Amino acid sequence: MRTIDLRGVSARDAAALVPRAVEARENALKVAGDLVADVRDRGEAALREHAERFDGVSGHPLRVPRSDIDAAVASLDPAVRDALEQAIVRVRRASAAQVPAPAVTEIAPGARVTQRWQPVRRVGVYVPGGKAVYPSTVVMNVVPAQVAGVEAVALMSPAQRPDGRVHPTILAAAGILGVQEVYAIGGASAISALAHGIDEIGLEAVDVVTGPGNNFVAAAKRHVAGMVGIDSEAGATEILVIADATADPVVVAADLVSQAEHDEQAGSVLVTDSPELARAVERETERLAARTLHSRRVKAALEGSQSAIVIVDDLAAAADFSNAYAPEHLEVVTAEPEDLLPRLTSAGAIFLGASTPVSLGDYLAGSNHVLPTGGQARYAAGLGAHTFLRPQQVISYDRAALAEVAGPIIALAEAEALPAHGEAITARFSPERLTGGSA
Ligand code: HSO
Ligand code: ZN
Repeated sequence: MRTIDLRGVSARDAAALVPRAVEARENALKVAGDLVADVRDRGEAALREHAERFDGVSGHPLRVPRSDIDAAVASLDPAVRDALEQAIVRVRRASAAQVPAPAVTEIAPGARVTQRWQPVRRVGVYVPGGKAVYPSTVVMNVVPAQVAGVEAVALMSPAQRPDGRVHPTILAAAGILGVQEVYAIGGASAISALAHGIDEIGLEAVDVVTGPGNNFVAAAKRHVAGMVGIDSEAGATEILVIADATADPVVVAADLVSQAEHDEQAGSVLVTDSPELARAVERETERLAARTLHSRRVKAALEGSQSAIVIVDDLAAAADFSNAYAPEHLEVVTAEPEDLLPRLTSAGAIFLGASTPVSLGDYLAGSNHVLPTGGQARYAAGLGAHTFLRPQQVISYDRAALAEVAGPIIALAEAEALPAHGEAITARFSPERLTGGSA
């Protein structure tokens, strides 16, 4: 990993110093646009053609039979089943805290504005099936939707060779969560199918599409974003660790390597005020990277421009750097991690202290692991029950409360040359004064 020494240097642009890997967005948008339109226009025939072309399978059932889901649950490794069940319970509890209670505001006597949180009716979850087969991602998408009160969840994942089945651990995770509507459809085509619905296979269009995927899946989500809700576009994963001299370099290195394992384009950044720790972590990451299972991928990620060890004057400068970088995951491994919290503004999720690694959050913390990447944490939130809820205002005034504001309403309506607006008020109090229009 390269080292950037910012000691004695005043505020610099963190995002530019450690630039994220750039992906081929333009091309993906064009290709995905064509696939999305083809599925919209030709339905099942297009889905079958795309499956043959991209997944190398044909003639398979697009809707996964219930018996396949049950069989996958039955043959799941008991330790994995137990782990998934524990994860579900914890994510369910933390997600429940994301559902706000309705808030009633008495604007004046007899005048009430209530804010309630209404779930969307139907959700589509996309789960990749290629390099990354993550049953944990099924949990992280489905549980918050269920907690929000969504009526129906449809899940899609690519058909696997040779028989066109969905990956069994994905099916098992769906089955454990009670999701019975599963389709063996992958990529940009799946996103289009969810957004438009496919009559021939009895697939009804959804209201919100969530879930990670490759560039083409992300591009397809952008294409359908006008007609359905989507979660934030997931890019390569990132970890930024703020650590001081008290941190264990082996632990810090292990955490940097853990996320680099996902992708050659993953970003691993250490920001520290201790040059000794910086050197020790560099040594340890090299040692770990050399012997880990996905060594090649990890080395590529750590050597990329998106990864670095950054030395700063103090922890306040470390916090400023992190805020500007806006990482997906931020770990604070310092003597007093709570002390830094008020200074930390932009991060997908914040992991405090040496016993709170990102891997914990990926699986069992109870928090959600679908988080904004690529600096989107400056303005976006991670996935949660709120992704599937809409705040909706319910307004209720009695006659006296309306009379109280009749004058100002009529004044504003006249100022906007919309007299019928004012007459909707007048009609309730002195209908004889209605002019019947502005003629
Ligand atoms: N760290 C990934 C999520 C994940 N890790 C799934 C393991 N499985 C993005 O937050
Ligand atoms: Zn991970």
